[in-house]
Amino acid sequence: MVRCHVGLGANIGDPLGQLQQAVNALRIHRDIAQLVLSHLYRSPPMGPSDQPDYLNAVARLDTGLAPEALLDILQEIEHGAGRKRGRHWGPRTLDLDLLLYGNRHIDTPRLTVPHPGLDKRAFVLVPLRDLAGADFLLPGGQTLAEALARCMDSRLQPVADPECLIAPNAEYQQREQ
Ligand code: A4P
Ligand code: MG
Repeated sequence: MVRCHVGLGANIGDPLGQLQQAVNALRIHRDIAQLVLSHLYRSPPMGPSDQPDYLNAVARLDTGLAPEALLDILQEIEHGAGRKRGRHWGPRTLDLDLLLYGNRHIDTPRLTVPHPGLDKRAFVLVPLRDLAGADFLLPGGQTLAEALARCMDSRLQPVADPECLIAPNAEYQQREQ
């Protein structure tokens, strides 16, 4: 089993509902175990400013899946949420980024891990700190606390406890069974 961290983001449609469905889909997947969630945060958009604020969170999970097999699952879940590939950094119903796959460095045409920009984004670092603690060592060698000191964005707002993301969505679970 490899411990992985996945970034979740959404800013159009029903962002909370889409994040809930994504969390449930990961939670019930047979090859994914021990899913734990950060708090949920509202953050102003990075990139084009003519789009709504985002809801962001990070999930920690254990899996025996190879990195690209895990990416396949993340992309299927994005697709299920109606994700269309549009403008770079543009609005999206659901974005699932593989932030960390253990301590592996991966660079293939489909996958770059650690996710580029991981250590510069408060909307990733703050929820990651919820799960891993401020002393967690990022792959570049700096701690989460050091990375946050460089990029802290005070506009990141906690909006809810993780339980609100875990609420089961019966319709979705029935479809999966
Ligand atoms: N890909 C490569 N590495 C990875 C990885 N580690 N995880 C490839 C996931 N995918 C990875 O992704 C394009 C391709 O990246 C995929 O086909 C996959 O093979 P995408 O999700 O279609 O493109 P994107 O999301 O528009 O681009 P990018 O660069 O991934 O954007 P980010 O970094 O995901 O940023 N503002 C706030 N406040 N909160 C946000 O969550 N998110 C974004 C998107 C912009 N602004 C935001 C937020
Ligand atoms: Mg992405």
